[in-house]
Amino acid sequence: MSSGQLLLLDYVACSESRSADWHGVLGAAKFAGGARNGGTAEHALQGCDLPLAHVSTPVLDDAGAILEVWRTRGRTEPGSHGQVRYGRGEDLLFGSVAVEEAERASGAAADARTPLEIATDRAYRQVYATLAATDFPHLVRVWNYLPEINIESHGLERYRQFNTARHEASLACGRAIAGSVPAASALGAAGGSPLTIYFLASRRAPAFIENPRQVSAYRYPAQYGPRSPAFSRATVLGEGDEATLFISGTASIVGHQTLHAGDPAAQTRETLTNIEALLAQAARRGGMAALGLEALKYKVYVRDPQTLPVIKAELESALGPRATLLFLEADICRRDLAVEIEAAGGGGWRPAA
Ligand code: 3EB
Repeated sequence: MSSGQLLLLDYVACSESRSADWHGVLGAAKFAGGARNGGTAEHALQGCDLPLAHVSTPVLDDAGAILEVWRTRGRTEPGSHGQVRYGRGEDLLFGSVAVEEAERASGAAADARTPLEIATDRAYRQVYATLAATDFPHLVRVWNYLPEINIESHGLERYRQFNTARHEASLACGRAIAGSVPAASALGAAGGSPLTIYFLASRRAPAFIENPRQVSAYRYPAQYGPRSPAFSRATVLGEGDEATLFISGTASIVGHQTLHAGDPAAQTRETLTNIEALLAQAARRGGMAALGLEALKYKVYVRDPQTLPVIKAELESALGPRATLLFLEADICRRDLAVEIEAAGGGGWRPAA
């Protein structure tokens, strides 16, 4: 693998995936095509044993289904543990798990938890069990997709139910709920789809990065829910030229408050300011070379597809025409957020000139 990079990310159209380079692939996530392109697509990972997370948040911009492909150097091998499917290399493991929510039995329920809390608990316990069984102890990056994320049921918004169960399962498994917690994203998904989680884990601990402009999510006050979201603003894996930076889902939040409600363009600019703060902090604290915005690949979650043109225009003016940007339509974990952006990058990830 060129550039000595520990980890590489590519976004590949399903329709072009047969000619892609599958050497060193750990696993992938598939994002459904937009309405006009149909939900399903043929792709090159069909029929092989590598893990593939099926994410139901649709691709915007009239693009067809897209694969997010994670590769490492050297050989990789597939496996499974419980409902978790994984691909592992020497240093890294990619895993994926999907758990259906059960109907809650009517009448007096023996289990006081909601169906989403039970599914979240099951998913996280299996993720942690997989890490223990395979000896990749460090969770570096987690993506969480849950249907109806902003809907209230059983007296609590579903995102908050998810946070409660993630917190409880992590405590029960002896895992951190603050500080040494992975970078993460948590987004909405199509109604009726299972809770879908995919993740990257490592033999070595990453560096955990917070944003000086924001209160750490794991210290959010109780107004955002009974249990704080257990994620770091970013993580850095590896050192120097090999290092990979994972930036969590980032939004127009300063301190712990949403800024620019109702103004998607201003939210996009504030989010980029937060991402620049994380790049600076990763260079100061994460032992990695200073990267610019152009060294990152971006996934942009847009709540209302009608706002795509203004969000896209802001990003293209800040990042230039060659930036790698995948736009997805998704609900975001606060109703007043119109856009959320995650990113990953490394010194060797810059697009060819
Ligand atoms: C925020 O900054 C926006 O619950 O795992 C971003 C990334 C957000 C991850 C999570 C939530 C999560 O609070 C929301």
